[in-house]
Amino acid sequence: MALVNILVPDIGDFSEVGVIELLVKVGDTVKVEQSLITVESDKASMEIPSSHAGVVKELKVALGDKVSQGSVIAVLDSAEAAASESNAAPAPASQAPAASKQEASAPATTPAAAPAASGRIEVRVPDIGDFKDVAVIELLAKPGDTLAPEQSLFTVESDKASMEIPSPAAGVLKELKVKLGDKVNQGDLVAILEGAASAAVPAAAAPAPSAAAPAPAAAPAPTPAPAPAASVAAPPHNPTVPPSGQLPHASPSVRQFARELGVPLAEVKGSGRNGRITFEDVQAFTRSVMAGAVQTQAQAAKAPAGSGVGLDLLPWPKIDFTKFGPVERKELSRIKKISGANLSRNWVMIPHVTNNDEADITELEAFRVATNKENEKSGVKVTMLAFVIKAVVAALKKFPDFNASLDGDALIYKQYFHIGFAADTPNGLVVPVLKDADKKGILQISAEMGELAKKARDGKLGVADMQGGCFSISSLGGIGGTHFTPIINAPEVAILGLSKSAMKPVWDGKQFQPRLSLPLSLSYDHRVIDGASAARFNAYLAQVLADFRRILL
Ligand code: CAO
Repeated sequence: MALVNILVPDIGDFSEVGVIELLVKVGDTVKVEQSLITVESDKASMEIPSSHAGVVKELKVALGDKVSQGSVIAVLDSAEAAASESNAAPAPASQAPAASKQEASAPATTPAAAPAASGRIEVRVPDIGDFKDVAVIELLAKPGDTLAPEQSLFTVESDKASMEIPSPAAGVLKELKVKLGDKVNQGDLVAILEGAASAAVPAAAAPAPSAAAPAPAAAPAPTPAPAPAASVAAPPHNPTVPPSGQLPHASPSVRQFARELGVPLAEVKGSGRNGRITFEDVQAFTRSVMAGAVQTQAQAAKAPAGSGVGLDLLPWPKIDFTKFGPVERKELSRIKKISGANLSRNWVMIPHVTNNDEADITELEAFRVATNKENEKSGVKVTMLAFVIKAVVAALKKFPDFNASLDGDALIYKQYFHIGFAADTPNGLVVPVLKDADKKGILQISAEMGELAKKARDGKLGVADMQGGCFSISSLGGIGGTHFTPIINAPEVAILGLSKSAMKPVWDGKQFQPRLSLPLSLSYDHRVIDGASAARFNAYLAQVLADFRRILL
């Protein structure tokens, strides 16, 4: 075995390019041609392969380092190198088929442009070195767009590198002659531009080459880091799998966009071909994070903003369950992913306490049954939940802290009474909100609840149906259980859990009476509500449910 320095091979005009991904670590055994790092300029990214097989002894680059041809990437312990006694081995010709010096000095991504007298400019694929039949994977401009010189028109990709093909001049894009999935080669006519007066700078500097000799070799390089293409040889590759198996599949401009926003690309799901991450995916991810619907892994692992407390959570256990028996993998539904992120945040950020009580609903249940009989023909069924909503409104009026939300160091007291209720749907939990419950009677509440629950089950709830809640109720009464701990639906400060009512013997001072008892589980945010208030709220709720006339008081 001998130590061998692995160098950055001839990567054409790439120089001082940033290391954006480390694909191996010290101790890894690598094969010849295995990618070690990914580098990226503003227009192209490429993986740098190993020139030798061996064990990585040292990594000489870190994320963010700038490298150029000849920079040492890693030190390998290599049997092969020992055999050949070769130390500072540059990449073999097959993997770094250096463009000739002349080619290397040519602006590889500067497309050949042929301005016609009318200002019409034909844009052809420039010298892209060894790239052959490379696929168009992203369109970055459309007809009618006004383009600046060097603005990218589309992205092409081989298995080891992707690059953007820029416009050679300023102008209006008249025609894009490629579509997604097309294969292009050097010299192909890919677009027609209507050039602006001073537009065709590269073309003016270098007369329009023919399709057979498309690269304007003598033209000055307009950007510091054009394509690496000429230096990259492409071993067979399964195009459905990202090259490294870990590297998020995205074009350099999408990567740059993600970096500017601080978006962790590895957490973004790509909607493009072969799972490729597009601009829209990065935008949608950012929107979800801003709306609180999704947390980045970094956010999830951190304490609430401003708390100054790191939770320092252990990573989630990663277990190969197939070692223990057969398994089936199923993706979580969209609702489960969204509600899961919300529930986790609420559970971790809110100091929950649950106060358990019971309400004697014997008379109320008799009234409910009678009401349903009277209204049999109306099609509206009244359940206990409708009465509880009305009783909760009375309790919220009496204890306004429960109808508040924390806003930094202040409390926002709401003067409206919108009550959310958890609804079980085939796809997961949703919380539709019944608006202005204080202004509605039991029958109207029951009818609206029925409509919202149906919409929930049919997956037809709109955003407005789920917004504006002041307090939530989670009723498992139709299912079972005695008590449970509901999780507060932030930024609300309390939630009521209902379990199944049951007949219980209650001592009336002389004897036991059979009474129908409804379990009430009130979880509250202890930052806003203290235990005594919660006990009072729950006791008052029980009183109202035991004698509904109290609502009139
Ligand atoms: N005790 C005993 N029986 C009860 C009860 C209670 N507390 N609450 C309801 N019931 C009865 C109803 O009277 C009804 O009986 P009948 O079929 O004999 O008329 C039956 O249980 C079913 O009621 P329901 O569920 O259709 O109606 P609801 O108004 O009580 O609840 C809704 C509506 C949408 C909240 C409910 O269907 C639901 O989805 N519950 C699950 C909520 C949930 O998942 N919470 C957990 C959130 S945390 O993970």
